[in-house]
Amino acid sequence: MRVLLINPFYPISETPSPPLGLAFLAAALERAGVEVMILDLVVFPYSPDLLETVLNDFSPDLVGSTAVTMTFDHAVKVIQAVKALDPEIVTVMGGPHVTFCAEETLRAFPELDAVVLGEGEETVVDLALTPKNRWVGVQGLVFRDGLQIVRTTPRPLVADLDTLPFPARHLLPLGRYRALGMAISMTTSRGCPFRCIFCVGRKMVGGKIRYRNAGLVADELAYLSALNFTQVNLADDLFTANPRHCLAVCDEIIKRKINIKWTSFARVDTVSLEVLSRMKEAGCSAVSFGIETGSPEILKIVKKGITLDQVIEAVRLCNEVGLLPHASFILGLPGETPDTLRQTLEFGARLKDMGVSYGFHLLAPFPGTEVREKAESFGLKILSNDWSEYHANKAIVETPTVTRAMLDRIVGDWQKEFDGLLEGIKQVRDRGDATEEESWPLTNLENIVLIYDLMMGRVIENHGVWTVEDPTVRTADYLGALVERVKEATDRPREIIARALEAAFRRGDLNCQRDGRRLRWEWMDYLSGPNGRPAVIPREDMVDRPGSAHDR
Ligand code: B12
Ligand code: SF4
Repeated sequence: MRVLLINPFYPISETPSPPLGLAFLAAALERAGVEVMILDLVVFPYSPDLLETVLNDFSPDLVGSTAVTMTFDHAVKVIQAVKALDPEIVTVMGGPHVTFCAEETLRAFPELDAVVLGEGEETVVDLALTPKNRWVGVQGLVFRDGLQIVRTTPRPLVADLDTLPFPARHLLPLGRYRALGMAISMTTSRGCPFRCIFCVGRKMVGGKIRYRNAGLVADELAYLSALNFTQVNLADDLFTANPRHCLAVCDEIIKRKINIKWTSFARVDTVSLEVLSRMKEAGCSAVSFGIETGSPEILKIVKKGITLDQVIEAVRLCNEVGLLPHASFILGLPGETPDTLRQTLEFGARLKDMGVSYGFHLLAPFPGTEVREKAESFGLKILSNDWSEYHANKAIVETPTVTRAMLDRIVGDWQKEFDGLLEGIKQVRDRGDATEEESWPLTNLENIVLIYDLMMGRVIENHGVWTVEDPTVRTADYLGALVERVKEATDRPREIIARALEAAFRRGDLNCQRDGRRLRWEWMDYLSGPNGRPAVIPREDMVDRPGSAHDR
């Protein structure tokens, strides 16, 4: 049995991290003896040819795609293409979008055979190992049976997270994420006891928090540190929910002297001086708080359960221990009026004065959220059911007194302010008056955008292969020639290309294979860590790899 898992495309502006859910599924499948491959279309450009090559080479019996609401359209297109290429392949979707609209998704897309609800590790294994005519016995599934759509009995959540194998990261193209400077994510717990009306987190992973053993968490973090990622994102819904767990994890990291920077999500009412200072000591650099609004009334309507005083106190504590507080707001929540928008903007400005970095999202009423299910009674008008618009950067709701245009204007102004900031840095840098640290936000962004465009345009693959005159010259000396070739192919500024490629080469993210006079530059797609092993990748990209022709 072979299973292909797909991560559908979403843009680099959403700061993607390697698809952790798929890595958990892949690990469970591998443990059950299933052969697995992951095709990550966030960092590899999708094309029908690529899909066909993968299907031909790997011959999967089952193809499963993940999706959040904004990536659903892409996921469906790939599933449709799979079915068109081979109708015998079983097609499945899972994740926080389809979990809450399984029947309607299956009705709308006949190319899809089944939807896995909620946590998928156990269900996907059962599904892969059970013949189609016995799927009715697989818990946590909605599937097509002729003209019928059948929902099986619910599957209980995984009771003990420590029984799950570590995510199969050796199957992920981690090298590409590292080259892009993205954080890698891991979890120390699942679940959230709160009931915010715009969130499906609790419905996906339950209201009772399940914790992983702190020793195992530290093992996994040490593994990520060995992979040379600069930053880890603890993707727990609420890392700080229980101070005992939080302190146990931090103590283990400190005891083992694991040296890596990490960030986490938190609520302002779950942090204390003791917890934050231990987090800082254990390598935490920033904490993200969902503040949502500057209006005390809206905080109540959305059942957030925090007060603005608690926000100020949490920020003060972060400042005291030297952690960067990040605050995220959602505009367009039920009860929003011009006055509450003003309160939010003023509160954001007040936080900024206290050293907080903050950002706005616009409400996207995802399937499964209370805010969508009771939109009418909340006085909320949902303006679009086009899932590709559910990226939270564009207004798709209105309240009786707040229009789409008002919401878009605020986010537009905020974006302009941010762009202005970057433009300011650019001017100072161009005059030669900025230190490296001062220009870092801009240079870092330029590097990311360039590397991403090179990856998605297959520029290195298409222009990084040539025959050299003198095979004894060091590889590093041919880097200049690569810069020129990329310059010619992309017409981007030479200094940006040189800076980005030199840094990538130094870090080992860009590699050069040499076979006599033949040079072939490539991104270091797959990393093998302490427990890693080579991954299965499309043959097209596989010629001569994996190798180690670094001669620096
Ligand atoms: C950490 C996190 C992030 C991180 C990292 C995201 C990443 N891609 O790794 C950051 C901050 C970057 C982020 C960004 C965004 N996020 Co986010 N994020 C989360 C959070 C807190 C945890 C996700 C996670 O890693 N869980 C752990 C893994 C193991 O779980 P999982 O991915 O859900 O996978 C399991 C199951 O879903 C299932 N499964 C998933 N896929 C498949 C596929 C198959 C075939 C099968 C069988 C099963 C299956 O099995 C997996 C194993 O159990 C969740 C909340 C939550 N609990 O779901 C929100 C959440 C997923 N994010 C959400 C959103 C909206 C976003 C953004 C769109 C933000 C925005 N612009 O508004 C972006 C989009 C990024 C993207 N495309 O994923 C929403 C999604 C809701 C929706 N319906 O779309 C959630 C649910 C929070 C919420 N608001 O309710 N996010
Ligand atoms: S927004 Fe945060 S606190 Fe609220 S339910 Fe979701 S995960 Fe829990």
